[in-house]
Amino acid sequence: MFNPRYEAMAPQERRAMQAERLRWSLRHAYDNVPFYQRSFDQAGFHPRHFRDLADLQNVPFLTKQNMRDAYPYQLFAVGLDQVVRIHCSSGTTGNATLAGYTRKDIEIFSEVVARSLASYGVTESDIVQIAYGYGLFTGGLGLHYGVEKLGALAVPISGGNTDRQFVLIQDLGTSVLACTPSYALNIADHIARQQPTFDLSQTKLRIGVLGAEPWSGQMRVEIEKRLGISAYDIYGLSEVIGPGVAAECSAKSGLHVQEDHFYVEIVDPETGVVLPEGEPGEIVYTSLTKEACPVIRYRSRDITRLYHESCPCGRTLIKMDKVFGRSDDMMIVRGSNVYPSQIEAILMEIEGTEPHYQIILDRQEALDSIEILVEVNDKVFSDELKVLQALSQKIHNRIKSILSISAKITLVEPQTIARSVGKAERVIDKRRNR
Ligand code: DLL
Repeated sequence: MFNPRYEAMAPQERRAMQAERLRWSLRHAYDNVPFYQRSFDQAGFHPRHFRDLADLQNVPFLTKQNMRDAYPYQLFAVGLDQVVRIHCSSGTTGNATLAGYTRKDIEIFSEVVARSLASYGVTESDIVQIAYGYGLFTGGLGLHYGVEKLGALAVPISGGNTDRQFVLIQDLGTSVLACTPSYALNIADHIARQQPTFDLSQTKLRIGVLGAEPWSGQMRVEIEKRLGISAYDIYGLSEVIGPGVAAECSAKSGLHVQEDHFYVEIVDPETGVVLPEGEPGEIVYTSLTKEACPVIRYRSRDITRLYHESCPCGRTLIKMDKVFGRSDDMMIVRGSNVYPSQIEAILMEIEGTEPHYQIILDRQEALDSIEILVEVNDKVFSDELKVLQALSQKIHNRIKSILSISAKITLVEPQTIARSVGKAERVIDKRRNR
């Protein structure tokens, strides 16, 4: 553990610390951000009413729309002279939102990333190739500062330039690759195409630090096999801080949330009512230590589950399930609710398909339709038509029986679906433009 004092803290002690930090954070937000003062006042809540963690339920939510409306600086709780950096959310689902960091915020950001890396087994001796984008996105710089904090060697290559990624893996003896899961697969594919006989086990690569988008357990198996690594999930969101909000450990079953900095609740996405531990719903974040942009009850739209469990790694931090989608990624196809990652999990288990797919949603005569483009491997593609037909029927039936949706399956040639160097675009929703 990078910081056992906080990662393995006795739960009661941690709760007391959270309550104390929360009291500070509510006051800090109320006193310094007119938005919070208005919204707390409207809800009849004053920070002095706060006694224990349960009182947080009386505090109003902060939504993504509130953050967009506050663009650029209206949610800042300190003067810009105190702010040393900004980042933006990637804006995949609307306008960007902006987050600022004081020097202390950057320190905490680096700390949570360093903790995450240590939980995957990364040490000072590792060479970490950071293939997340550097820039306004939190991935590149976030990982970079965490790697340096841990004392490992950072290779700041950023996303893209896949030829060079391969060259550096070999030349520098890269042992850890940090990028999105879709880019990791893209790199593996690229290497297999460039040098079909190249044996990745000859390189020093051993760990993948993968996140920023949902990826199924089946995708993990595929990436681990193709790159010869052990792949770990890293989760985070720029509104809350960036990568490092939660991370897997050696148990690879659930992610530990850095609860001494972020207080988490699960609410019903429809009603906003707090759900009991273990129930799936939308995860809501409250920052406990952030100075520049405190977030109080931020509705992330990410769907997951929280639970306490004694973990073999020794951390006492609460666990969250792998995030399998955002509430806005959920597709409602003729009444059935489906997440892209559920489709991914099914595709990955079918022999002959490649882990590259795209989902196209459309509306025909007032009815939703869903088409799934699935890449098949060279061997299957050159097979007879009836083999291809049998494969697409098999995919159709499997999806129908598990997810209760009737999808049109279109098998496409290898290398047809656009490859990503960052977050993959899995769903094209043509209904939005109709
Ligand atoms: O994606 C931060 C990050 C960078 C995380 C690098 C991990 C690695 P945003 O661009 O603000 O920040 O996007 C945040 O991405 O609300 C989730 O919906 C999704 N997301 C992030 N990590 C994961 C993950 C970064 N491990 C949004 N699994 C979040 C599933 C993830 N979804």
